[in-house]
Order: sequence, then C-alpha cells, then structure tokens
Amino acid sequence: MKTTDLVVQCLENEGVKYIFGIMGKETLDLMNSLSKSKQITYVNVRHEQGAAFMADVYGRLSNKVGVCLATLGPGASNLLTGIASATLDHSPVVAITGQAGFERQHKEGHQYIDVVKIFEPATKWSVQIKDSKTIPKIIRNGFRVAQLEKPGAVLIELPENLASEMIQSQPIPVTPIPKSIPTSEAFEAARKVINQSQKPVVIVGNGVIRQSAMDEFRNLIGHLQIPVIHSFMAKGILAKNHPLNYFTFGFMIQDETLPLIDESDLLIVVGFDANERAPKDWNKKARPILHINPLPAEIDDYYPLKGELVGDLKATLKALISPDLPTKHWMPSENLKKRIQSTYQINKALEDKESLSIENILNVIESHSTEKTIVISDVGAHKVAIARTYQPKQGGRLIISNGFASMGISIPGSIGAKLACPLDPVICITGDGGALMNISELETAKRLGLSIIIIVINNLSLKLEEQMMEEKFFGQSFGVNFGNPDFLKLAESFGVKGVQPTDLPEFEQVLNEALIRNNELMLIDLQIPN
Ligand SMILES: Cc1ncc(C[n+]2csc(CCOP(=O)(O)OP(=O)(O)O)c2C)c(N)n1
Repeated sequence: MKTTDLVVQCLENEGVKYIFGIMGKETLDLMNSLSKSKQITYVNVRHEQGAAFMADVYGRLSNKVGVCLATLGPGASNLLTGIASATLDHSPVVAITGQAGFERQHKEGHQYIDVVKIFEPATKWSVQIKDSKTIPKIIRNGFRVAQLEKPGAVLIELPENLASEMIQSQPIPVTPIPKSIPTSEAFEAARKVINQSQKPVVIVGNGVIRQSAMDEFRNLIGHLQIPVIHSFMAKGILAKNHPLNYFTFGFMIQDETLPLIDESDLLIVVGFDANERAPKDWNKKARPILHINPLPAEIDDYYPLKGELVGDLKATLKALISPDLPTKHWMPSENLKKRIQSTYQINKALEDKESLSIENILNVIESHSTEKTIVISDVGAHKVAIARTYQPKQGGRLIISNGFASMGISIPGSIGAKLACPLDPVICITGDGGALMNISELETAKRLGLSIIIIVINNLSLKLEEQMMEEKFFGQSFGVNFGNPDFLKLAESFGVKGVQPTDLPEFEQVLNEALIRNNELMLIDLQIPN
C-alpha cells in the first residue's frame, strides 16, 4: 500500500474522527488517502492557526486526541500558536505536517525551513519520519506521548518523497494509558501531614478535570470538610452554593482569596499545573504544600513541599480517604467568606440592571446556562471579568487559553467544542481584538452547519492593555484603539445571523431564544461604551 494509506490506517486505529487542516502540494498524497477514509472527517479550515485551536479545544473536551494538519513552511508555522496553546494548557494534540523531500533538505529551497526544530519548544515531541517502516511506531508513540501526563502537542512531519512510497505494514494495537498509584507509605505520610495541620486549605486545578477525578475530589472534600479554592481552569468543580466553595484566585486586583491562603497552615494542592498561576502570585507567605498530582512537583521558593502524593488522581483521591483521615473542624471566618464572595461578585447587587456591562452580560449568561453549557472565553479584559464573575455549573465547561493565553482561540475553539459535544450549547465570548484574528472561521462553522453563539464585546480597543497602561502603569494608554467592521453586515456576508441588542433585557431575550433553539450559528454584537 502507499505510505499515506498506512498513515491514515494508523490514525483510524487511534480512533481519530476529525482532522482540521489546510493542505499543500506536500500533503496531497495524504489528502488522497484521507479521501478514502470512512471514519475520519476532514475539516478544511481558513487558517492553520484555527485548525490548531480547533484540535486544542477538541482534545480538551472529547477525551480523545485532537488532530490538525498543514503543509510545510508557512502552513506549519501558522499552526504554531495553537500548538503551543495545546501544550501549555495540557491538551492532547497531534499535528501532522508535510515537508520537502530528503533530496532538497540540505540546501536553500522553496518553502523549506526546519519545522521540527521550530516546533521543539512548543511540543512534547517533534519528529520527522525518516523511514516509512517507522510510521506505525511513530504514530502510536506520538498519540501516547500526547496523552501521557502532562498531555500536550506532538508534531509528526512526513517528507514528500516518503509520502508516495509503497510499503507493507500495519498499525500497532492501542493499549490503555498506564496509571500509577502512590505507595501505602506515601499515603500514610500524606495523611500524617493533613492530620498535623490545624487550618488546611485545598487548591484545586485543571488536572482534576483532565483526569476525570471530579467525583473523587468532591468525595474527599465531603470527608475532610475544608475550604476549597479553584484555579481559573478548575472553576465549576464545586457548585456555586457549596458551603466549602471559596471560589477562584487569579484576579488582577483585590483578590480576597489570597488572605485565606495566608491564614492557612497547609495548602493541599490537587491537580494544579504551575502555569495556571505562578505560586509566587498566590502563596506569598510560602505556606507548606502537600502536592497531589499525576507528576512530581517542580521545586520553587513559593512551593515548599511538605509531602507529595504522585499518581493517577482518580485512584489516588479515592484511596486517600480512610478512617485515619479525620474530618477537620476549622472554618475561615464568615467575614472572609463574605469578602471573597464580594470580590467574586457572586451575589453582588448590580447597580444598573439594564446596562450592557460585562458583569451584567456574564450574569445573564450564567443564569441561562446548565451543566451542559460550554463557554469559551477569548483573552482580554473580558477573560478577567469571566474569572471574577462567571461560574460554570460543572467543571470543564469553561474553556480558556490560560497557559499560553493566546487571543484568537475562542471562535475556532468553539468549532472544536461543538464537534466534541454536538448536543451541548456552545457560547463563545470574545473581545473585538481577538474576534478579528480568526473571524474567517465563521465560514468553516457555517459550512459545517454548527450551532454556536458568538458574543463579541465590541469596545473598539485592546481593553486589557488599555486598563493596565492607564490604571496600573502609566496613567495613560497608547496604541490600543482601532475601528471595527459592521459586525452585523460581516456576519450576514458569511450567511450568519447577526444581532445587536442595545440593552440587557434585549440581550437576555436573544440569548434565551438562541439557547432554546440550539440550532443556529449566531453572532451577537454587544457595543460596550468606554
Ligand atoms: C495573540 C496575542 N496577542 C497579544 C496578546 C496580548 N494581549 C492580551 S489581552 C489583549 C487585548 C485583547 O483585546 P480584545 O480582544 O479586544 O479584548 P478586551 O481586552 O477588549 O476584552 C492583548 C493585546 C495576547 N495575549 N495574545
């Protein structure tokens, strides 16, 4: 068979359902082989960055590896931002790129650049296929590496001269990802650390969602009865009204969860990735840490280890509960809880109930969301507002670019989300800056017939940078403003319904009706005055 037929067989063997990409001459053999696949749908996108973001979000939500494809040189380099986002937010992604044939890789040549080298820092493994016989091993290993803790992106490059070779081979059977559990001595030591503490606080991160350990986590908290602070990515693990929910840290200003951390004598940090928020930003007094994670801790001045439980989180959290681990009897003061709630704006009475402020908008979205609703945030002032204001009804239902924090993720990301969870409502919230980075993917969403609600916060500025320059650093801003297209006409030109509510009740009505129908692609242009 042809080499690229073997590549497609190997991808089918990995359970791949979608490949997001843009082809080029160097990937035409692969495209031809893909055209014969009954299992894989090829999604032709409008920019390779979009393909990588789609694969990133599809990987986070589907329990599968997201796959994207590009040609050599400019196609591959366009993938890079989304690939880095997948690696830093620990989403399993495999990118496949074409390349010039071996006969011209040693010299200056059209579109030739060393893509494997470019991708090295942005991936867990970046590899060129040098011999067609290695394809089953490279693809099997690539998918394993992408999924093994901590998950991330892998680049597999297929040079043009190998693509059309003939070969006899077959895929390697998929075996489950191995899971480890700490030793009984490690459990004993960890229980001792918890027992000795008077005022423990739990910090929970993205790993608990990634490892499907939310039920086990909630059981452990039910047993221990101690306060829980969520990372931004872990929001929703404890319900909003859970008495032990001390919400989220990571706001730019006035973060009332931090005094709770200062007040504690032990931080039990579960499934938290250091790039969710640097320990220096939240553990200012360097409180001792019990690290519970699939991987050992990274040593840091602000992450002083008192104990470590390293293993699969589902099994580890379940096994930690034992009669030797008594329920704790400490509770932060009511006052502190109230102050945290007020920074979090959970129950804050809104001053102007009609206006289209970001807080009002997020309140409306929250009041119409269910456990199934997926909200995807772009990056900007609106993301910070979401951190403060929006509470998903289930963990894993608020998607952000956190580690890499790249603008432009949300429109293509919502396509990945909708394909991963076709029945669930998907709401994309983006600034006007981020929206115009990947607005071309509206055409992709329209062509695929996806129902997504895209909300553009239209404030004619890079608001987050404007706020930082004006309020934090210089007292004035520079270079942050731009003009916008008419978003209604723009949407219409894509064949997409556009609406422009002018006050909050109108927005609520539009959103509510769109969520009930859950069957159309819609752009909501929200003009937010400065
Ligand atoms: C790709 C990329 N470029 C630049 C930045 C730096 N940056 C972070 S937020 C921001 C402003 C975003 O503006 P907009 O999308 O309009 O959202 P808003 O802040 O107005 O809510 C910028 C420029 C980034 N994070 N990602």
